[in-house]
Amino acid sequence: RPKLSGPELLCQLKQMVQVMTITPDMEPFSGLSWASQLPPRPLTADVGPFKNCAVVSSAGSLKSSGLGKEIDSHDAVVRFNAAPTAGFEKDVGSKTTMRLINSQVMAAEDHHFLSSSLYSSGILVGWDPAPYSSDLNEWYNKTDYPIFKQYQRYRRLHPQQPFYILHPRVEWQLWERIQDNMAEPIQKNPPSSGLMGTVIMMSLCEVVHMYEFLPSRRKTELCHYYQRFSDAACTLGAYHPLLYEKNLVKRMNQGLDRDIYTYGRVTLPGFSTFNC
Ligand code: NCC
Repeated sequence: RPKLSGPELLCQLKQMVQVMTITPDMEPFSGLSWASQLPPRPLTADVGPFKNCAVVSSAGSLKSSGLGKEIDSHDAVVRFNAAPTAGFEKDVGSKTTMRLINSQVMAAEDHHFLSSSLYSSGILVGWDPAPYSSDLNEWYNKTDYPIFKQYQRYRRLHPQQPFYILHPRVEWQLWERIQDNMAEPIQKNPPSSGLMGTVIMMSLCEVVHMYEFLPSRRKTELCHYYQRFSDAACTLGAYHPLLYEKNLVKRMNQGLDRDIYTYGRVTLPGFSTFNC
């Protein structure tokens, strides 16, 4: 199979990955009393469009980057899981338009999802590693973490905050794009939050800048900019096919290689800005 060019890969993403969130009309949710807690309209109908967007990875290499001002200058900023801004503004900025959180963060005791102020501003988007190609019924009874129980609790505590749940189809449509463009078989686990957040923003923004997804000259084994814990697997991947995700993003980058090296910055075009 011939190796696709950057623009060809971008077209594949645009045509084959449809950003969808769960709405109350979808089965099995339509038959459940709490479905009215779900946003009535999909994320892409409610949010954006934005001009410039920043996707901020949680990588340790953001430390001492001084990128905070640049990141905050975007119209929308996406962060992940438990990544804080307080105390790290100089390097990561302070604006949070959207936070993508995995179901582990929503459900594991030590994250204090229901009470921590980390999660109480901006738009929340939760996701859970669903079984491959499962339908919503199968997933509902077999989530990795009890995401729906936590969702209902959170909604009762924060009824005004927008909170979407990603349709698991997005995970696997994206996974298939990665697998299809790699020579060897990759692990059958969903892509990382970082790549999913990027594709969400490509459907809402004209330009997407990703920070420290492809490591800059500050590359480090430090896992997160906000924790003293080192493991190279954070950057290269273990559970997630992260190395392959990064290979794909490198091929799609429309910015200079120099900008990756200096700023850890990748530039991707929004889906609305190109035709296939
Ligand atoms: O670490 P995590 O990711 O929250 O990071 C968010 C995204 O930033 C990119 N990243 C992070 C660190 C690094 N050194 N290099 C990077 O490129 C990745 O794109 C990553 O997705 C996740 O994807 O949801 C993940 O979540 C953590 C963990 O669940 C949360 O941080 C909550 O504590 C996972 N770690 C573990 O399960 C131990 C991680 O594998 C993936």
